[in-house]
Amino acid sequence: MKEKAIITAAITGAIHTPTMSDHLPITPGQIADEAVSAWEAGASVCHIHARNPETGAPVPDVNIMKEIITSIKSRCDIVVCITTGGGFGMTTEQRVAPVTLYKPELASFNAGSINFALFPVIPRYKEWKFEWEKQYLGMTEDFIFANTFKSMKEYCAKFNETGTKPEFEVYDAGMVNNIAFMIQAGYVKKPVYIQFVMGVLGGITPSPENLLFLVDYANRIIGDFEFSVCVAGRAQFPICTQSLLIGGNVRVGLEDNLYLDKGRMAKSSAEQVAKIARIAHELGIAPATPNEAREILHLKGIDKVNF
Ligand code: KMH
Ligand code: ZN
Repeated sequence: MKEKAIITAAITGAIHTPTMSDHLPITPGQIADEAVSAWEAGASVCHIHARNPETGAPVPDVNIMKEIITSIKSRCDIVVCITTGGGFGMTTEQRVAPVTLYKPELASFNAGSINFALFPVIPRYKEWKFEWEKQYLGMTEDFIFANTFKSMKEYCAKFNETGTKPEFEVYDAGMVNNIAFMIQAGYVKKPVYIQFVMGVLGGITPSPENLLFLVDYANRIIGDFEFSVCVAGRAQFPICTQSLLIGGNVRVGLEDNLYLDKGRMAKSSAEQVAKIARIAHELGIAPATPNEAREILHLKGIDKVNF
């Protein structure tokens, strides 16, 4: 087990929609405030998506992204991890634009293509706050989240140019192999940072066996890597706890799970950060500070970002 673990807070994402929770941050101010609260609660990394402040729809708007990340950086030293997954329907160019412009220390890098499906949740909701929500979720029945080898090669080139560390999002076992290929091809250097994403329909389901398998598989074909785990839905805390027990880091936040306990909605990502920090403390693991996270992940430093 580790002595220190990185807690990432994924603040708003592009999966949940405003109807699903009154607590989902939408405006740049709300998103930045929630990231700072998560830092106060023990998060050393925040994962950031931008939304339209009026409707809450995920947007590829670099100005909104800038407003969020500059506000966070003016108030705390948390590592800002910008999404390049973006939202459904965004182009690969739109998704990577904030990395090119703002040169963050860390950004997500989706390590392959999947059917990324949210449509089964639609019948749970009778009324929608905004018109776009049902259509956005519905279109995922016919959606491939495309991350081809060509686009991944281009993303690696951009990340190398900006000195941004990729956080490889791995939704299924084959993506570990994709990362091994990119290392072998010289697109990216070891040690890599992998986020095992479990529970997205189209990807691997969350279970202790599956997490052990993914970590073992990555050990066998990559060997030198740091990992974290994020889980969509109610298995978030159990599987994140397992990650802590087997030497991994954790990601929580309203991007992945809207609940704190069974039947109790989380009022903020910070509440979830505080809960996993408590669990970590009980296991004898301290939440890494942002500077400790920078060391663990070999990041270039906050003074080298462009925002
Ligand atoms: N939304 C998660 C399932 C990204 O932003 O690039 C994974 C994620 C990907 O956070
Ligand atoms: Zn994300």
